[in-house]
Amino acid sequence: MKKIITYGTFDLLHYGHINLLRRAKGLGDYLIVALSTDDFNVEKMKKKSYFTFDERKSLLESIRFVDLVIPETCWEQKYSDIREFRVDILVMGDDWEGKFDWMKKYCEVVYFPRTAMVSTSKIKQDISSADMVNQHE
Ligand code: C2G
Repeated sequence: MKKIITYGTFDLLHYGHINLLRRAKGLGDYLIVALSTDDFNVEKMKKKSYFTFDERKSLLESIRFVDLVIPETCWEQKYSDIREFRVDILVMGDDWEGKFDWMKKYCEVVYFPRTAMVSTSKIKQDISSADMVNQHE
């Protein structure tokens, strides 16, 4: 059984996330998603995600490509995750290109091209600017 792992916040889940999860699962048989906790998000992004960890976890668990969701509580857990779950491939979007090459000693590392034109921050910006237009109509 070839096991894949990927890491992320997956807030305001969108088709860019789904594309990555689909491609990651396509590399093997079992996909683990390490989902950043609310506390780690504050440390990582210096801001809160819109959905809580439990809400984001339930969304991810409903995706047929995803086999297991575990908490991501720190940057450093990747090595122990690979060992504990006997992961074969670490997958990330290419905005992380090179950042996890140090893991190549322990597993294969694959960076997939990000899906263009969609991101959680763009969704938030588009909605807030649409609201502004509506308020002035
Ligand atoms: N992604 C993508 N295309 C997009 C948006 C995101 O392929 N349009 C990918 C990202 O490259 C990442 C995954 O979807 O691999 C999750 O994206 P985020 O939730 O933004 O994750 P991030 O904040 O990058 O956290 O330890 C690593 C971090 O937890 C990654």
